[in-house]
Amino acid sequence: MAEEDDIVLSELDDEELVQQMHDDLYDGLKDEVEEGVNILLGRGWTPYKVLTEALVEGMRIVGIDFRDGILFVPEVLMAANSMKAGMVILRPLLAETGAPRMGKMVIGTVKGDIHDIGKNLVSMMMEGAGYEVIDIGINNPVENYLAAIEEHKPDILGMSALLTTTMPYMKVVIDTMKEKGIRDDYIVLVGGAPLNEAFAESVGADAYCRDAAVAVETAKKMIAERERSNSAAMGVS
Ligand code: B12
Repeated sequence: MAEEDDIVLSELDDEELVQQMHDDLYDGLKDEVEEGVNILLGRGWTPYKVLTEALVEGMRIVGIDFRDGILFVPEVLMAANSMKAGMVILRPLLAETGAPRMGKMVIGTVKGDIHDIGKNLVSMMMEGAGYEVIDIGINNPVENYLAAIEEHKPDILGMSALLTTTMPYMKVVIDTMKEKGIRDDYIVLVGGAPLNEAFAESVGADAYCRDAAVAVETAKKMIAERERSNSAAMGVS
């Protein structure tokens, strides 16, 4: 720890500092991550470059180690919190400078279910990967999902359920979307410990994601596919 204390972030060159920020993010050191963000901005880095090279890349490494069982939930939550702290500094600057848009997600836990740790983790990892996330919280009836997608026009709707008694509610939401003719306007991702791929398919979701890292990978892949088929439909090559 003494060694860690000896590092003066402002004395590192850009490359060393970014490397150190990846380590600090991994270790969930919020203050250090904030300091690193401010130093890079002070050195003239664009907010987008800080986001992608220092934060998103750091979080990508966290995501891989989480997926591989090297990091566990508490560590990932600490890392995600540090990431969020860095994002708080960058978000208003990014809005001003118009960084490329990754995509938007509305996410919430279904009606009757108050479990939110997994959902929060997915939200944080998605934000970490550069997506805008609107988290509508827990215990959501279908009306809440519909109101949120109507208001925010996301690319993705995410639903979480941790109880075998609440997971069937996902079908209620998807069926209502179908009735309203808006199902295909959104990519629907579902998750939660008792779910699996067969369940996701049976309720008409686009994919089941076993964890937050898979959620990010799936979101990236599906948005890219959707953009490709939209451009094909519009005759753009
Ligand atoms: C913590 C916890 C609670 C906490 C919740 C605190 C909170 N703020 O969330 C409290 C104590 C409140 C609680 C209450 C209850 N719980 Co509880 N709870 C758990 C526990 C121990 C851990 C869940 C958790 O947070 N896991 C960690 C996260 C990170 O994992 P995760 O949720 O699976 O999420 C990951 C993936 O699934 C995926 N994911 C999740 N959501 C989404 C969404 C999208 C869109 C995507 C893409 C991916 C994704 O990514 C996440 C991150 O990697 C589980 C046991 C278990 N092993 O699951 C029981 C468990 C889920 N609970 C259970 C029960 C029964 C209850 C209660 C009914 C108990 C009671 N009698 O009161 C109540 C229900 C209250 C309600 N109405 O919801 C049972 C469910 C059994 C079943 N067959 O349905 C479990 C399995 C425990 C057990 N073995 O009996 N619980």
